[in-house]
Amino acid sequence: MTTLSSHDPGAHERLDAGITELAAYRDPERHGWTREVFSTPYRESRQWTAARMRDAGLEVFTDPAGNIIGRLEGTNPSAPALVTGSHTDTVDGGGRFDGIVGVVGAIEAARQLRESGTQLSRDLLVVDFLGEESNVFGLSCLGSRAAARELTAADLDRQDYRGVSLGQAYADFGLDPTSLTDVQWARKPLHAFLELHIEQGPTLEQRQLPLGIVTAITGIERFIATFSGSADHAGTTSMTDRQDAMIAAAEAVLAVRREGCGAPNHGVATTTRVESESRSPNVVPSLVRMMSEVRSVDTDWLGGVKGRLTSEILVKAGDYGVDVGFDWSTDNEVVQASPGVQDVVASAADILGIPWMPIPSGATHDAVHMASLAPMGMIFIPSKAGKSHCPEEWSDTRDIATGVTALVSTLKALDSAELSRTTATS
Ligand code: HGY
Ligand code: MN
Ligand code: MN
Repeated sequence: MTTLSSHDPGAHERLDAGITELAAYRDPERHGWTREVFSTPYRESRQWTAARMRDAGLEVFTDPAGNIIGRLEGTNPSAPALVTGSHTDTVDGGGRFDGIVGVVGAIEAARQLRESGTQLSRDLLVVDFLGEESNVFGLSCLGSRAAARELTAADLDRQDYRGVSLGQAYADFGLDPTSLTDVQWARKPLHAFLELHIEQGPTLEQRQLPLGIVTAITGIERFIATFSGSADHAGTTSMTDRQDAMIAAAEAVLAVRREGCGAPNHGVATTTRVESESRSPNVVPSLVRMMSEVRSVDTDWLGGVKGRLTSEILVKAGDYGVDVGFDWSTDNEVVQASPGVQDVVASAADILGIPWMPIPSGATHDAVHMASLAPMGMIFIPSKAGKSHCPEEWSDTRDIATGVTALVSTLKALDSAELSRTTATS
């Protein structure tokens, strides 16, 4: 991998320390690194992030959506600001780098700009967005969604498995559910948004490249299907007389997999939960719920998924005398990265001698929602063995430092770049 002479000598140590210190905020009851939104470890880690930003010389504030923002003043504070950042919450049993690299790295980038005496013309806002990971409410990117005014009253009525609403969870966390989208920094015109993130896939490592420049971010269609059959005695009901909701769900799990495998260009499909209401092993399952998602950067194919899967699952379930109800939701549409921002990242990397490749993102990010506020770009660094959302997630400090070096140079170049505000969704 590339080792750059332009690396700030203290960067490796600071990046290592940041990743390690933040990793200490985890739920001891769960495996891996678990720091889920609204959890106690997450609440405590927000203090760490704010202190880290202040330590780097940033003016820090928390917005009504719970995002933590560190501001590095520009020579012309009235100019539309540059924004960079990511998230520090994790999935259950997650790793130490997903999102965290983009927050710790952005703070490091701001420190390097300040300590090198470089004052941008624009304010630089470094953001740790609240709750990027999909959560028990089934909604991802809470902080960036609110900043983009895409968080709705209906979203706040979503309930977790205990019946607690998202609005109540915000209130319990100390945020006012009635003012979540009153995010003033995001109401002003913004110049560009740039997010540093781990690839979470194997491509950069396989191609032996230290940098990826994201072209597009996948869309996600999610659904919960409820299979209603007939409860019967498991010992006395013949195999042909059953309306077994679990069998219909099993057929649906395979239909979801076939859909993902059949994508003509890019597509994946996953079923992450199947649960029967019945707790007894001797009752034919009558009520089963399943949670699945389908992703693609191919807008046309993704647009047809709901129709294809709904009809196939209904027909198969009908063969077993089982009814099905669907609750579909679009977590986000496919979003294109700004061609102008991609070009600025590419030329900064070329000048630095950092080899790179264009790459679509199969993971979603806060950048999806920030793309509705400003021209958006993302910089990827390699993930070891492509692993992510698991304790084995790993990125070398040297690669993180290379990503930060590219981020610093790109922010400097973006400061004076003219960017067209092309619409983000394709
Ligand atoms: O689900 C995702 O792709 C992201 O990691 N939240
Ligand atoms: Mn992430
Ligand atoms: Mn993630």
